[in-house]
Amino acid sequence: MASFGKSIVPEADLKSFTEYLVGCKRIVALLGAGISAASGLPTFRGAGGLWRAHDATSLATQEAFDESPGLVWQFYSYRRHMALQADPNKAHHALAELARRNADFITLSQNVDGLSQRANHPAKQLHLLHGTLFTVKCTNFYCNYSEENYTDPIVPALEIPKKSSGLNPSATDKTGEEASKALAEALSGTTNEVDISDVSNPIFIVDKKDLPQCPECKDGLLRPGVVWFGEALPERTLKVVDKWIAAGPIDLCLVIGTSARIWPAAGYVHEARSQGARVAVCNMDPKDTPGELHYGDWFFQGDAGVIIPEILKSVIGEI
Ligand code: BJW
Repeated sequence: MASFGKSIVPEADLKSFTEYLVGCKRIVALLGAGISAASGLPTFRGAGGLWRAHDATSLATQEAFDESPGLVWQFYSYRRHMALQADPNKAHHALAELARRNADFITLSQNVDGLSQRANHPAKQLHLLHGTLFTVKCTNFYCNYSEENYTDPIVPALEIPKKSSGLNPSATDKTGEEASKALAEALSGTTNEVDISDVSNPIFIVDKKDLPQCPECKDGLLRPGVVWFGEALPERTLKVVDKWIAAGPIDLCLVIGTSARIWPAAGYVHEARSQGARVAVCNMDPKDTPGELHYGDWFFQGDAGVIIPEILKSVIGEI
């Protein structure tokens, strides 16, 4: 887990938040990529928002996929791989625990990395606004095929290349030292993989015929089951969330690790406010608030992986 240093939540804020939290019934959390930063996954904007020379958000588009399906699949295959290697951090676990203790708490996640699910966040209280990396669906307009898929790599052509060790056990190696080193490297897993997110490491763009193909219509390419710009969010999810919001006053809206710039997700903070919610933001960057903060809101600056378990401790205990 990456280290972001020790968080120091100002005592007065922690006290007023805790006093309010214990009386809260209906709570909604909006999550963004920053909650998974402590698990080692990059965010979209700011440092880490580049994948090779590409702005990550420019690859999350139908246009990019149409133009270069090989490149876009490499981007998503790499992110599937990284997400599977990562572990949920204390913030994911803290929110899952809050959900177990409070049936009136829901989480709206913009993240596609599967870390909330792997922290055992109760599924009924977790709404995935932007889909997940681990479903794939057919791109053929006439085919509705979709499947859950955790295979890594999803097809052999998308395997992340290994660094060449330069240690080919040879006839001149009498001691077996080279073979042991090569074996140790092979067993060390990800450490000998080429970092294909770094543009200085060349990659081959995978041919269309070697990308994931639809097993049903046998005609379309498969694509990641995520929501790209200009696409509608999952209709059923929106309906369930809208119904929950309309069901009554909301006490608290937690906004965690998101720049809150992408709509309609960012709009949920305003909807929660219109139902009476006070807002508590946790972000590394004090400029990343969902609009202006109001009197009675909280801003907790720092790593969500440290701050979230700390501010929820009075209700969920030690994580
Ligand atoms: C930490 C931290 C640590 C770092 N601890 N914090 C209204 C107005 C204007 C525009 C629109 C509008 N409505 C719709 C639009 C258009 C568009 C949009 O919002 N554009 C904006 C540029 C303005 N929206 C859409 O296109 C949406 N679709 C839509 O509206 O459809 C309408 C429709 C209806 C009917 C039919 C057809 C269409 C779809 C949006 C989909 C977004 N997709 C992506 C990619 C998903 C797949 C993938 O992962 O590849 O979702 S883009 C990307 O942004 C991804 C994220 O979920 C999303 C949000 O980013 P997030 O999570 O906030 O990340 P960052 O990087 O921005 O922020 C990280 C934060 O963490 C920072 O603040 C850091 O400081 C912080 N941080 N470390 C705590 N340790």
